[in-house]
Amino acid sequence: MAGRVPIGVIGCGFFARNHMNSWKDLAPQGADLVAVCDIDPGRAKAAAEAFSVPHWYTDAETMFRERNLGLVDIVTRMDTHVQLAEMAFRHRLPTIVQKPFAPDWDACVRIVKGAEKAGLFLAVHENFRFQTPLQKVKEIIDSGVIGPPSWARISFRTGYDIYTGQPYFYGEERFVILDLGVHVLDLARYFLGEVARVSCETQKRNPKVKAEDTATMLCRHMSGAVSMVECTYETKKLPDPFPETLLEIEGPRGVIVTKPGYKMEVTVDGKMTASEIEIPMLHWAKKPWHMIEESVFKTCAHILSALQAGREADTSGRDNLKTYAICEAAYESNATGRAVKPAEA
Ligand code: NAD
Ligand code: 89Y
Repeated sequence: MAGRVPIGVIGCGFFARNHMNSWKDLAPQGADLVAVCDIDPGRAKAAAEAFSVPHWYTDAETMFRERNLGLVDIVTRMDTHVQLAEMAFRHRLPTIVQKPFAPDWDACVRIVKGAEKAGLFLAVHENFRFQTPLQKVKEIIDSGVIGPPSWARISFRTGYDIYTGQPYFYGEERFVILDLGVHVLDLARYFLGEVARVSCETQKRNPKVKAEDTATMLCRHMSGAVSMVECTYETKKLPDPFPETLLEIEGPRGVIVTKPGYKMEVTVDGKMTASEIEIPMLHWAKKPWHMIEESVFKTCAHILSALQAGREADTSGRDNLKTYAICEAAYESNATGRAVKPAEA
């Protein structure tokens, strides 16, 4: 599919403005944001006005019937993803679903199989891989200078107030592994390859939340590499590195380390080089979210170009199942006290 792509966004809440800004900025690449939808009419109308979108809806089915969309971008919370994705498939629409893919494994598999049965494009908006600092790390790994990675620590630890923007976190039945674990475990796969087994200990350290807000995971990768993968919203450290994922990746010839403030140190064959990573500041971005906001733009750009070229996105539904399977295995490990092999669909 080449040329212009008429896009409808479903969900006009906290995070959707990043998608809408991205689609507007991707107009030169063929994105036409033609409709937005939210069950809350005030939010749908406000989004249409703020982003000069010609049509707004409170019902996705009506939007699908009335607009000749070429892509639907689902930016609602996970509990609505099965219903909205299946509705999109019935209308034969290429579909993007925000992370986390769905509330559980069976629901994720159902969405992926639904898209495959219908022969439709399906991508998950997994944006951490597209963050500028992490893409630099990937480039260095792929250049081979440190050799094949054999050990890593991948760490997202913050005490930044995320609850004001995302108050639904208080009531989640499964919290940090589905919210942040999906990102950091996806990075573990991205940098070190597929995971053979995972062990996990969760903690609920904030008395106001219902489920786990801290997860400490240990992955054995198929390659033999080992990674420590951590995420928490309960680290009270200043300066708070939010929203940086900090890494140490070791190979036989050297180490890549990222440090707070978008700093990187790369040691190769006994020589260390330090650098600062410049994060582009998009015209609509605000610190400290600018790095995440830029990654949303890059994720949308990647998915759009994959659709236009008729190929799968790197973060296809099928690919994201592999990340989600590790999340499920982490929950099972925490419950059973054993290392767990991720499921295959
Ligand atoms: P939110 O609750 O602020 O917004 C969701 C919106 O969807 C609400 O306005 C709600 O009215 C609307 N909605 C619900 N059901 C609907 C339906 N059937 N049809 C149309 N609209 C419907 O949530 P949010 O914080 O914007 O999060 C949305 C998604 O984005 C979540 O899956 C979240 O995990 C994800 N997210 C991703 C990142 C990231 O970096 N990738 C960051 C934040 C949030
Ligand atoms: O929900 C989280 C995510 O996916 O990325 C950042 C976030 O919004 C808060 O940590």
